[in-house]
Amino acid sequence: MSTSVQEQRLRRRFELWDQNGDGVIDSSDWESETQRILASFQQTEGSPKGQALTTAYRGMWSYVAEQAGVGRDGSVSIDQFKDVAAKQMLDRGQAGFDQVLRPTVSAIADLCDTDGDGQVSPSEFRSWIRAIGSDESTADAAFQQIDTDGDGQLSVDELIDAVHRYHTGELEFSLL
Ligand SMILES: [Ca+2]
Ligand SMILES: [Ca+2]
Ligand SMILES: [Ca+2]
Repeated sequence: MSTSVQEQRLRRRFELWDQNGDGVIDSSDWESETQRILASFQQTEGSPKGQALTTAYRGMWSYVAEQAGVGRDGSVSIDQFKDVAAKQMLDRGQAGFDQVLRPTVSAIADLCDTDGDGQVSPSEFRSWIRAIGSDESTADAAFQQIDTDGDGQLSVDELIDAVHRYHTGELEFSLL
């Protein structure tokens, strides 16, 4: 897949995480993103699912900051972010980013999973689409493409794979 698609998507990812729009991402942007997602699920930071999401997002930030060499109180520019992504995130052979991606995807899946069966159903998936501020009309098409085993439910593995596929340009839907 062309590097321009990857680059475009990384830039979009960066802009979404740069919640206050100052051109760098730092821990305050990640706190805002966490709050925004929790609010859309009407959960508080103190609830078990809220704590899981907060911990997962902090873990992702620590990882990105460490890889960029700035530390968790520092800030990351778009160039540093692209550099980290190129080196660490996009290569499926790298277990590093999966280690921090999994708790995040798993925490959002838990927020969606209102019937508690450990999977995300089509109707539960709509709340994910809403939480990330995407167009709900894309939910059904996205669901079918993410549900690679075709069992009508999304597993955490399928969701993680979808995040990879988005960033390599194989999938049109962004989940984070
Ligand atoms: Ca910022
Ligand atoms: Ca479920
Ligand atoms: Ca499935």
